Amino acid sequence: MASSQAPSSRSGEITSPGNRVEQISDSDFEEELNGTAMLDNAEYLSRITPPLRDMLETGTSQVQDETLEAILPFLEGNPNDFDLNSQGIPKLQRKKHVAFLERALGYYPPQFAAMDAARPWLLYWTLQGLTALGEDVSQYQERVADNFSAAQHPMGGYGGGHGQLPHLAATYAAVLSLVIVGGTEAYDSINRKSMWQYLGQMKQLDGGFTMSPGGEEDIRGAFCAVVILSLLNLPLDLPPDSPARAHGLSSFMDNLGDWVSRCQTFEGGISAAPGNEAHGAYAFCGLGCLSVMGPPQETLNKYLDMPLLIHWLSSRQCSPEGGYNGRTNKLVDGCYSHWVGSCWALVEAAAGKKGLWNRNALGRYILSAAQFKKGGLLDKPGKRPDAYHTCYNLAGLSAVQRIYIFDEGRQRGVGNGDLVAPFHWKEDGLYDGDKVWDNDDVVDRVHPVFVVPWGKAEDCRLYFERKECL
Ligand code: FPP
Ligand code: K
Ligand code: ZN
Repeated sequence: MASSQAPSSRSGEITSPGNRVEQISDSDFEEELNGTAMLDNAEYLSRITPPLRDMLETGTSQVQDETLEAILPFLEGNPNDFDLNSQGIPKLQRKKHVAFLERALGYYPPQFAAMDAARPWLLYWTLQGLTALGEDVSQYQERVADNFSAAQHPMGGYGGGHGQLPHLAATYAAVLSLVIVGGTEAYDSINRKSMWQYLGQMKQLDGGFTMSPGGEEDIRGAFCAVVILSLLNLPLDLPPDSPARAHGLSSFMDNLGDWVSRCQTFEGGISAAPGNEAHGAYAFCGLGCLSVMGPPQETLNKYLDMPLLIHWLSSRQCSPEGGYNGRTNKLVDGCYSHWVGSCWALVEAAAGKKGLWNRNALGRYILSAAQFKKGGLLDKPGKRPDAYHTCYNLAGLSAVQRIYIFDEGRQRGVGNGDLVAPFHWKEDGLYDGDKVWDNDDVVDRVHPVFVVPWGKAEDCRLYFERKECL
């Protein structure tokens, strides 16, 4: 079963899916995918009926065919010559990925200056990726606290570095990085009062948030804002000088659920802002935002058409690739292992159902096609690895391998105050069906809403619940 190069006699059927146009029902599809965990890659692929196709050839269909051609060798065989696990699937190349991320934390030559504004992100992706791989990052506490003290702006929030204007995305990445390393020095480096005032500048009358004062209003803003409000235990009252207050709002939560609701599109997915195209990255932001606002079974069901959302999310899983794309008629990409894959824990909590997605197919894509030979994870074979794709493939792998459930009980005394719903999650062990990974391939627990290591969000919140004032 564990063969490193097992050419499939039927692979021709898959590489030229255009030759086959046939109707398959949902139940056929499920039958085909069930019970395939114990098969090696080539055998698995030989069992999948290619997706339904029409005969129209377009740029989109061509690039899809080319993509499949580039990916299939990795699903059918083992071009990287990785060691295989007991299921004939490449093992998680833990050491190589750790080395890759440690290099990403290091020195950058001058031509990287253009990336300076993304420095908080680079730190976040790297630290989060390392912890998912089981590394202890407490050694970086001081360095991270120092770095972000310099990047904190007097008006509140963070920019890419000293003297840069703050931006809500950089601020989100900065706060998560500080939460990941943890410790008093990191927590105390955050000016919570100016942060609260800064967020007050983003709140809009229609309920949403901009990414910077006077900047674009989109669902990243809504998600980043509520994550920061919750982790830092900030007051939900709008600051006195918030422009939204002048227009009659009083709370950060005013009109927010309705605004997120308006981002759900006719397809069922969630877009950056009302009227735009649904995209997987924004789906996670929207579901994450609602899951901070309250228990998902309340907020998701109240503000979203759930059957339509589930249909759209399911449609993002590509066949036979197994990984996810971000939007209709686009290509599979390893980062959507998280942006779409991690939606499922939130959706299953809201729907009260399990098994809505194919964990093994995604796990197979990540391990077989998204690991770079020399370390780091990537979008798809042929691309270069980077910290972003490494972080989010690993977060997706955690969603695949572990069961995260919403628990009515509070966690470890956290939960006096507002926005406590995300502190009700519990890990209910590893997925225990047939699976394509071994225990050695399992990554650490990742918080399903905050996307930080287990326990770190709680430590931070608890620290700030004990503070008397801002
Ligand atoms: C399309 O890129 C990508 C987007 C429209 C969304 C990007 C947003 C994020 C990654 C999430 C940001 C989240 C936070 C919390 C700030 P593309 O057209 O290159 O990719 P595609 O073909 O896969 O759609
Ligand atoms: K992409
Ligand atoms: Zn990507």
